[in-house]
Amino acid sequence: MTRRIRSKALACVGMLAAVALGACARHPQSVFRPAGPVARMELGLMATSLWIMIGVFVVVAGALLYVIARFRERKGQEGIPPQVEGSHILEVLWTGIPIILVALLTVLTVRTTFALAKPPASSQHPLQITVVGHQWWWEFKYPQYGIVTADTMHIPVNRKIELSLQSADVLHSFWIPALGGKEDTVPGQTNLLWLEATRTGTFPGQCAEFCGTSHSLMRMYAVSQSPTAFSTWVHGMQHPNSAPKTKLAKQGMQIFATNCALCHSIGGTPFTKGTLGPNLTGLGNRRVIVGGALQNNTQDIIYWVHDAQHIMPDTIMPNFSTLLTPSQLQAVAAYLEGLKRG
Ligand SMILES: [Cu+2]
Repeated sequence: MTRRIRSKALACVGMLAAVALGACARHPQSVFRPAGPVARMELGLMATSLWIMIGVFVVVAGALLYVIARFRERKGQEGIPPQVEGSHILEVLWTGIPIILVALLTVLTVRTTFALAKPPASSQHPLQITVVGHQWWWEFKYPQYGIVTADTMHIPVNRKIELSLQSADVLHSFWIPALGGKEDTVPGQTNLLWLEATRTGTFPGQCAEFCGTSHSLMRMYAVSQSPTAFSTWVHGMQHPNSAPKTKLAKQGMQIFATNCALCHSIGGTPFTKGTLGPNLTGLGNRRVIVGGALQNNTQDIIYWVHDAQHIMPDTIMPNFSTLLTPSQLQAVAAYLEGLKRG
């Protein structure tokens, strides 16, 4: 083996090892750790298809290698070897087996597709959530409870969730891998999807359809909670504690009223008209903001209000760097951080 071939072979082995080891990392946003029946059914279908294909590959590649070795040209051999064609048994086998396998895959796929398309029965008391994709954040409305929130979808564990998927602007795709596959949100149309989480936890997701400049920042989280914790969250969102508690926060509320209330609503306040931007009820209790692109802390809130276009290019949120002074930004952040659930 020449040195060049050896180094190429080493590079290939290195790359394969990197891919294999990369798969060992614990990524929470993965279809391989399903947390509910929809994701489990989809993973089951994928795994069955994959094992069938691995079987086909092993048989075909094995037969090929055997034939190459067994019938290779040997020393002293001359002329064309005897030509064999038209074996009935072989013809039937390599036509019949693929037909059976494709039929099996078709039956499994159609059965899973129908099972997933069937909405939960009303006797199962599904929780209804309207999901609206926006450039570049997710809005979650709970019509049964009169709640609107953004970025993080709270759901009770072991209860069917019926999602109505809509879009406020362009095509997006709703995807929380641990709970289920992708479903598009289409302007002017409502798509239905059901999910269920069978264990508590926080499951990350993201928009899976290219939707403009800041598509990659359009993330979301599903928080699966015990029924009691979910009821507490619902109650807290329905009766938020939105009154400013400090002088600085009061000042921030005034600034919010003149600069922000046209686009943002806050439960428990007179600010109820703004629907262009995320509803900010209970914002102080959220872990992430800005479509999951920023953490919820004073520094990031100020950074966002000051320079939104830098963080999320082309967002409809304007930069307030020239409109608000640093102390006014501090006041707005104090007001927003003080917005708590009840
Ligand atoms: Cu999107």
